[in-house]
Amino acid sequence: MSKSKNNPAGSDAKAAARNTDSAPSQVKGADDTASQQAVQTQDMVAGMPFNANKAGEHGFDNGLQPQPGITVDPASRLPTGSTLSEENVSAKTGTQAAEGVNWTIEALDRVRVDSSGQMLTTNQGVPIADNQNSLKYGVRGPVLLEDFILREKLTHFDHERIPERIVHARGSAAHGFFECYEPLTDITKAAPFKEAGKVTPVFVRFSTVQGERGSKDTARDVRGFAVKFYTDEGNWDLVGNNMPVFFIQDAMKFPDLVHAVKPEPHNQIPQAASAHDTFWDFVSLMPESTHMLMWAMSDRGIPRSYATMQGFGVHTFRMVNDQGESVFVKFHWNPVYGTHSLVWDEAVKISGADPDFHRRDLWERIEAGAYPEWELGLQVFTEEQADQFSFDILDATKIIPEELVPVRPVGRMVLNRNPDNFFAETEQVAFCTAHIVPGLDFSNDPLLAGRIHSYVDTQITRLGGPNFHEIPINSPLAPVHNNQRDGMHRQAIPRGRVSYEPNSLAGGCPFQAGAQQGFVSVPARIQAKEEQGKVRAKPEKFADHYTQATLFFESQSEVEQAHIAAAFRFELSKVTVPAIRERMVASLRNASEVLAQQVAQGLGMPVLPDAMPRALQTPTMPEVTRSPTLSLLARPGDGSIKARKIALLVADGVNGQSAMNVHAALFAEGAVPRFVAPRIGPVKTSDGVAIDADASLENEPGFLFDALVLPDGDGVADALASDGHTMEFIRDQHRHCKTILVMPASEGLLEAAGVAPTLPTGEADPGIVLGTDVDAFIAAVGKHRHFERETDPPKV
Ligand code: HDE
Repeated sequence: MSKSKNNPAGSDAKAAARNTDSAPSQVKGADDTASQQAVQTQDMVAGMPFNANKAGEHGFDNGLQPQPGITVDPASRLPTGSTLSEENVSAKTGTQAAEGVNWTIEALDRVRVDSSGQMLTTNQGVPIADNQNSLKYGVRGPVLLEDFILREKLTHFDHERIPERIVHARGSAAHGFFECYEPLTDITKAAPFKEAGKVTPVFVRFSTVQGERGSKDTARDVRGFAVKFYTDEGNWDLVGNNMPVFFIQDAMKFPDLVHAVKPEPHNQIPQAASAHDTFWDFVSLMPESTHMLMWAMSDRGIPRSYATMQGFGVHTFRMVNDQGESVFVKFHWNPVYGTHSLVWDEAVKISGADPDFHRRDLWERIEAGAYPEWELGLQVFTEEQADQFSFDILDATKIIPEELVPVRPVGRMVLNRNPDNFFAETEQVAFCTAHIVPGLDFSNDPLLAGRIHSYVDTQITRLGGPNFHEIPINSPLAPVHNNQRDGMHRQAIPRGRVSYEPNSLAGGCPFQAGAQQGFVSVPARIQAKEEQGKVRAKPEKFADHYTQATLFFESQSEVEQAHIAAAFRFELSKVTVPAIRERMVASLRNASEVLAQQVAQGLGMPVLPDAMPRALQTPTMPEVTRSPTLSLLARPGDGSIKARKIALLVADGVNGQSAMNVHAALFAEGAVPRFVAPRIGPVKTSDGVAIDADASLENEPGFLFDALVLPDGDGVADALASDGHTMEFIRDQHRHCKTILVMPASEGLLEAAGVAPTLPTGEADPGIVLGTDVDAFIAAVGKHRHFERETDPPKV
């Protein structure tokens, strides 16, 4: 190093390296970090004399095999940093940037707050001495504007609400994991399916569609079933529903559908219900909705719980393997607890007594360790197979019958942790159909295409800007590095001065991943044909509006068909314009004459209207005319009574020991038994065994329980009968086809409620267990309901 008098310690190089606005023609080194940074930057940039990838950016074949970006390794951390003062650390700035790390991702621990043992502070971390009083000029004097503590608190409160989701506003969510059964590498390179036993964290949100954020859970509605997989290669959102088809075929109609079903604009009535004029006006003019209407009017529209409903990806997607070969795929979630629903009368009553019925159920199951679980199944098929089907696989109003393409189980999903905070997690989670990972791809379903646009767009408004991916629940576990910058609420603090690509000033980083590691769209070549110019039209097979509506109806059990007819009857009876009812019945005639007849009868329509003219004159020949797996009864679950709520009615005079024994037996099976008495608190038992009722006939009505036990003991029946709620309790249990254990002392209660222990046929009712056989009771509860008892209208 030169120590000459004119240039002590290379001061020219040092001074030049400290300038931010110009530099000499040659970069000279000196013994300080600024000069070293200048030298290393010059060397790194010179290592990239031109963009060697440029030529490969042209032509179709090159487009299929993009190359990784060109990079040059820096000699040290110096040339890629923002600042030399990075070494000065403090409690707030933290330490230097860790190489290649982005701290805005990572597990939620980063932002979880535990205030136990901590002082109250302002948002600036200033300890608050008094949280009871605003600052005043004297105890009776005016409040002072300088009270920054009060103003910060009120200002934050004033802005607590964010816009609710336009659809699916009402929802509940939980954390869990997906576990793969076996490698699916033959069909996909997607990270969750790479190895047997591979576990991927998930966050799942269930929702209703129509209602607002505070609306009831048990509305007749489609349920959202949205799964966010935090995979090793980025987030994948499978944003599905509990029904495998949809009302419309093209995204162009979605705003119309939603406007029709939401509360009517003039009076904002009804909340969370499709039973009104505008919905039925719209769908009766849109015959492609008929198949979905069948599903929505079936018991699928009123699930017993989120844990007992199926989920579906709805659209056809693609899976892609390492060789770039792709197949089509449909996603199915099948609940281990079986598919169970409510009955309509029950759903209506629950919505009054417990509007949080499904939210509570999900929460309680997880807290109790009865973790909701589903098996993921795939229907995998090729483009050639798809071409042969009588329906179009791009049409979201069609299923692929399981008889045609079987469902292959590939893994399981378990929800085992409730969120710590509803707003931070459940409300702020942002699902998006555009979130897919290498190994997956879209089909050309025109409804899906609209969704790929819509979800990001809506989150920008709902979550206040383009950085919603940095909200902890949304951020991936996989590394995030790109040149996007700034925007509202930006969290990341990118190091260095480069925010573009290609670059040489950051050694070419972050560089494009190339075909081997990065996401590459399936080329999905389309053979050029004369008619394939730009056009607004649907494929011909989309015009078949009724074949699968018929398939669904014909595949239901008798009781399910009766429920579908009753649901159409109920909903259409709420329509105030008879012409709309008639139009709907005219359309139903094309799906099922039997159903149309039943609905017309229920609407006081003595003569059936003419069948609606069909868009497709000659109906398609379907491959399958009955598909038994479409019935809810096809998936009864394992017959266990885990997580079922069972009421044990008790009152003064009850035989305490006998009630306790039943309680213990039910609890041992994983059920949730509860002592329900006229009032909460201790009950005077006949044998002195202490029973403390934690629910009352008044605060927990009968329809909230899956089954009922009527007790033994002298005088207990009289004590219960003196409260009119008991009769309603028994009648609702009976009307909703639930299991009732009637111990000897309570037989009179059945009679007093007007309930017979026999079926309408005169045979014994399998859901009414007379005596003390708790095992028989448990087995009958495991069947969920005893529809043999049901009549329309109900006898009791
Ligand atoms: Fe959605 N949908 N959707 N949707 N959707 C939204 O995104 C949209 C469709 C579904 O728990 C919105 O974050 C369009 C089908 C679920 O947060 C919005 C179209 C299916 C959820 C949106 C559809 C769904 C949403 C509103 C027609 C079943 C809740 C708030 C092209 C496969 C996710 C939001 C959650 C939410 C748009 C059709 C399922 C506005 C434009 C079909 C489960 O972006």
